[in-house]
Amino acid sequence: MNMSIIRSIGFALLLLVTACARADSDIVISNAWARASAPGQQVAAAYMSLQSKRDATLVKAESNVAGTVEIHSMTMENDVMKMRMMDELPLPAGKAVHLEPGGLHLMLFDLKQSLQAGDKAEFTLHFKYADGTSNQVRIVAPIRNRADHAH
Ligand SMILES: [Cu+2]
Repeated sequence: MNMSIIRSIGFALLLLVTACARADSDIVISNAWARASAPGQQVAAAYMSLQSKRDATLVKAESNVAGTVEIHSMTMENDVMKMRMMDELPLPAGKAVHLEPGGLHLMLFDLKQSLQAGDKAEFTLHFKYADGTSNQVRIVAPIRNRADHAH
């Protein structure tokens, strides 16, 4: 185990204690953060790790700082990074799904304010379980210029 992994785990545990106190027991959201926006910028991205004890699907996301939030994937096609909107994001039981720079992310459109490092953004995530029941989880994510930990 190298130092950066140990740091990541320590950071994740810290966030579990601070950020996840209100999370539903079946779904744990950790490492949530939103990227600070440049002045005049209308879009931004948010990242987090999602893990569900049961098969679940993220079907919708909302934020107090954005008019619209979309689930995006990012893939390399012919040396070009392409973002694609996903209608939903599957969360297989027990498997952590990481939204992180260069990969899956929440895309925030129509920012209501510029996102300043040090501020916070709220998100409401809507989940559906395999049995048809649904669940909402509200989180508060810090706004940062970049990830605080390395992968
Ligand atoms: Cu995007």
